[in-house]
Amino acid sequence: MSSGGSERVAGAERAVRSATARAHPNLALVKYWGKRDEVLVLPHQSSLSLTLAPLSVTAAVELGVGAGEDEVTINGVRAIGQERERVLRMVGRVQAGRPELAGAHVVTAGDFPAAAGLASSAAAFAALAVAARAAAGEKADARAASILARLGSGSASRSVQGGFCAWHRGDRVDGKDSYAEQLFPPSHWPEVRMVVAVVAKEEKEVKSRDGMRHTVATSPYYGAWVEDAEQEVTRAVNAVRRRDLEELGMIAERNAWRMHATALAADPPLCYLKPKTLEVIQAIARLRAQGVPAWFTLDAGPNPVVLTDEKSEPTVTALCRGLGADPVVPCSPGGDAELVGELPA
Ligand code: 2P0
Repeated sequence: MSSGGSERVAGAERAVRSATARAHPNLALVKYWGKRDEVLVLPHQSSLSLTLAPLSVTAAVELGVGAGEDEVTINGVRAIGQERERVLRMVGRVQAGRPELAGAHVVTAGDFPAAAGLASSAAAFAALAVAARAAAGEKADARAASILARLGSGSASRSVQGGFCAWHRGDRVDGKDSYAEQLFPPSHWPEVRMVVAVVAKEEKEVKSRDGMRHTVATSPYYGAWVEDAEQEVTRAVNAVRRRDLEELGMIAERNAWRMHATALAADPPLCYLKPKTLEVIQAIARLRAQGVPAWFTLDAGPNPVVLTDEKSEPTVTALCRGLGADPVVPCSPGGDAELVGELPA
């Protein structure tokens, strides 16, 4: 909820405006891997994702606290350095040209641990974008919020809305046509499940941002990856439209392998897989051979995520646990980012 207060500062009336929003993380079925513009976070390719419940991040933003008074707190820890700058640069977009909004207090809090194996940055920047726009008095606008979220983290553009979202790469140099939009709401296919199987908890050695930059610069396979991306999104969207889990699963697996192939071909090579990752992937293939609908995908890390349906989710979850994955987190299609009253206690 947007609220306002005011105080007298150096003879001028300055309003403190605040808003709080909550967003879910998302997982890409057709991946984004590589930027054509590092500053505006413009991708080389479109991507398609599913927003995941019940996990969420809540972000509270106060604007107009006074120039030089910026503070960013992430999961109870005061942010410093690049992490802080990334948040403030994004929030700065809604403050630009409005001196009455100078200075920001930002607090974000996730309801899932980093050990859940899903990056919380997508949900955090989506929640932050929605909250910052509301605090600045901007009308709710999913496209504008997606563009703002994108400036914090590319994948965050896809967490502003729920269900299946496509992030259109766009062609413009200013990024105004590079945003995500919902193609199908959660109600289109409520039986879909994604099971996150955490096989390694340590922080990955190469962050996505650095990994994709290195891949774009040095992988001879990168051109082929980009060339097929738009058609791959179209094929996946058609599979979602038909609720064809087998077709979508096959595309998701193929796409994950291809993303990792581009990274493996970088110089020096970039390998995010661990022995346990392959163990889960092979067990999923065996399960499928027994007639259970289950396909894996893999982000820039070692933790497989298994696409399946409501009926088979317990089987998949038990299989991953049996292989030693911990935690194993079953997720369902999640909804839109939304304004909420306040941060959770
Ligand atoms: C994706 N990933 O489409 C791909 C697949 C990881 C592998 O988006 O540099 O944290 O902030 O835009 O969004 C992770 O990258 O990177 C990611 P930045 P982000 O979900």
